[in-house]
Amino acid sequence: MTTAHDTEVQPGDPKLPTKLAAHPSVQAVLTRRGAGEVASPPAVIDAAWLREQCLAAGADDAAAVSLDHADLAGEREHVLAALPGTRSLIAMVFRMNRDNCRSPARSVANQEYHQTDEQANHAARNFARALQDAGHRALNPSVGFPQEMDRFPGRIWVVAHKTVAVAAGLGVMGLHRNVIHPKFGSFVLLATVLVDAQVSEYGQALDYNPCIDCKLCVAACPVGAIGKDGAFDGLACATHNYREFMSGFTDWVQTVADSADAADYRSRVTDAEGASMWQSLASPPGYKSGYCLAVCPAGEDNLAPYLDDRKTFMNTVLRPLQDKTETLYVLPGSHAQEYAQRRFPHKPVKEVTGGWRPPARRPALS
Ligand code: B12
Ligand code: SF4
Repeated sequence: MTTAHDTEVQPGDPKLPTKLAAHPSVQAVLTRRGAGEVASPPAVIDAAWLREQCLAAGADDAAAVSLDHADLAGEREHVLAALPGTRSLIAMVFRMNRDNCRSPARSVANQEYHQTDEQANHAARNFARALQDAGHRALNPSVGFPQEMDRFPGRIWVVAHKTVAVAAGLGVMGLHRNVIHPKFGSFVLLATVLVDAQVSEYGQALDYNPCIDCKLCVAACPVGAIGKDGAFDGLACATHNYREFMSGFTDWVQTVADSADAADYRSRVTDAEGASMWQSLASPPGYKSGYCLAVCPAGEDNLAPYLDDRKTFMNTVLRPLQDKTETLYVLPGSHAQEYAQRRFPHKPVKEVTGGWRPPARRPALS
């Protein structure tokens, strides 16, 4: 098995124009190469070395998958556009602290998401640096934001981390359409690193789904985005949860533009909403929900309290989120609006427009 460290040097000076060959940097490179100080990258990256690098960088789990994997057919053109010559993708998993995600105080949950996001970006970048230092081309698309907003409202993400993680065998998508890791459950964020080489061993898909089909995510979602049958209403989710991201923000700007004067604006936007929007612009933007993930008991590390006493689990994890009084954002006439008003009458429902366009006029997302 070849590693980054035991590859033989490939000698042979390139044919260079005289002026270029005389340049001090070029001479330094040729001298180092002649002295055997610059190793060629291994044709095949050792899977154990790779995993070790990922864990050292801060990942909690990692595995590689070939770009030729059948389940990555839809990602292929996007991956090759991001890094021409990509041969393998390395999926990385980062744990989040459970009770932070579960807190009805959104500032606590949002801090947890953003810190893990940042940690994952750092780790993926450091790992990509290790691959670069071993002589490879490697790239780490962002874990969350920034994304390619010039493509909005189309596919704004560079690579679909969930699709890659599942193909690499790090988990399976649960009813709530997030990847559930067999040990860490839903409390994980994902990163992907693209590299221009093959890996000696690729991850194998899990032969079971860690989702236990408890349907707590269905009960927790305030806008009915998750169907018991596995249907997912992405537009309902994005309209509420992303109220202070690119989609809700454009609607808020529209409200400002449409307001006749300050009094009119204040009749449309409460002080708390205005302050919350400021906070999302000043700090990383705040998710309004994520309850589907918060209540998920799946994963070996999380399951015991749910198995031991389901009633207490419901009362202490699900109910505080259901009981919370908070504004729900919905599109007028949507299923989400009817559902929110019927299931959560104590949560004020606010009609919003703008942001994501209705499905008929929206470009394909993947
Ligand atoms: C787009 C996106 C969203 C969209 C769509 C979610 C989705 N299911 O696709 C919205 C805004 C709804 C969203 C919300 C959240 N997201 Co998000 N999101 C992404 C993103 C950028 C791409 C997702 C993707 O690959 N979609 C395409 C395919 C693979 O997904 P799919 O489920 O098969 O396809 C569905 C969508 O297309 C959706 N859909 C249908 N109609 C519409 C309409 C609109 C407007 C949109 C946006 C989507 C959509 O329906 C399809 C079929 O079910 C990734 C980051 C990344 N670069 O990968 C994070 C990512 C998937 N999100 C993540 C998280 C954590 C969340 C939230 C919990 C955030 C929060 N704190 O509240 C919620 C959870 C909502 C949920 N139940 O899924 C994590 C998931 C981690 C995990 N364990 O799997 C990711 C991987 C980020 C990361 N790096 O860790 N997200
Ligand atoms: S993030 Fe919130 S709105 Fe979106 S599916 Fe989960 S619970 Fe529903």
